[in-house]
Amino acid sequence: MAPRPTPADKFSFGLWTVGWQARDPFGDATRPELDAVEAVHRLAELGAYGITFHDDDLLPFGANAATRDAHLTRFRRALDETGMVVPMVTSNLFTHPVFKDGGFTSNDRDARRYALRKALRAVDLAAELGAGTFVLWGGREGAEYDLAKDVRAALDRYREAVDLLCQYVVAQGYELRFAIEPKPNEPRGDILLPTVGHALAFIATLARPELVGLNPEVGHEQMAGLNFVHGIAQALWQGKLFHLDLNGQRGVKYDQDLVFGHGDLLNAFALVDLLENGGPGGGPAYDGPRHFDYKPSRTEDRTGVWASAEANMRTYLLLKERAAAFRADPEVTAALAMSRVDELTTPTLAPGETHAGLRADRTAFEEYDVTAAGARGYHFVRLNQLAVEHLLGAR
Ligand SMILES: [Mn+2]
Repeated sequence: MAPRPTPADKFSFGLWTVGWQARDPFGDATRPELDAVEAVHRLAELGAYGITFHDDDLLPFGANAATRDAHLTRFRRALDETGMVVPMVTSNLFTHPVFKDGGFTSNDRDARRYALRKALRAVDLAAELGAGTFVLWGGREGAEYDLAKDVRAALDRYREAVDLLCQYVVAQGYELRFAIEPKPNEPRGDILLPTVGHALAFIATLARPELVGLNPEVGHEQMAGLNFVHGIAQALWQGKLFHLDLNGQRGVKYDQDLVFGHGDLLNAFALVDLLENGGPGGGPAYDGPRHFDYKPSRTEDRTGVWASAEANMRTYLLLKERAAAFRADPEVTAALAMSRVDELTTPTLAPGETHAGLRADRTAFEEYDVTAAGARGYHFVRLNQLAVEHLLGAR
């Protein structure tokens, strides 16, 4: 029995996830359109606390003020009726043909100016709905041909855009932070800021780096062959985990957006353990939304859409339960000690020690028995097996 999700779990879903009609490059939609109001009600019934969206998911592209207000009024009423919140908003700078070479980094300057205006409107919308995070996923910011994109100039323009957005939220007094979502490829052959590491390095060059963090997605890092838990740990270490996208991916291939845990389950277990138990004193290391950016598979009908939405939350809660049992198991405590996991928190140098002190310490080098140290095992496999057994419900 999985525990039932409640708003205290802070689960949120993109409107584009459950609303995906399953149109792919090879086939037509397999499901009818989903009304945003219905999405709010169904997700609230399932125990989610929040819903997120791209500007164009909620308000038709290029809508006039009257259409915009009508859509927004209905949506706000659904939020009021259910108590659902909007923790994050983002802008679609990838669907319309005007963005075919990118938004902020298109070679076409007029397209870049249009993209900035569209993003500023979405920032206003985010502030209006009380969102704390504005995600920047630059899906079209990239290239297929190396000689067709001056990458250094594109990064200058990317920085110019993010700096302007930061300037705007400060000027407006909005309590909104930006979160860059890296992805290595798809839809572009190569996307700029392809991984957590690239994005962190970019953020350090911004005018207001404190306003910009990350929105890492499980599948995106795994598409680059990277370890998502390591990426999240570094984002936390740098104080940059502003938001995250949970889903599942099976290896280096197209972006699958499977249900959370339906890809690398052991890595998902370590992720939930890190988020829930990796903070100071063993508490949560991250207190933001547990946001799902998955796609109900094309084979699913409407019933399957809601079952898959629920599956994300059930899997997360089951992993949280399993991680708590893992941490409470005395055999795990002993195995962690055998593996000397805690020893890594001890600084390598003694308090106040300098290179002179280290060089004078004969036990660190001249008298250190490297043969004995090299022969000693770390017992990591035993520790990992205990994790597998907890995950399988065998402990
Ligand atoms: Mn994805």
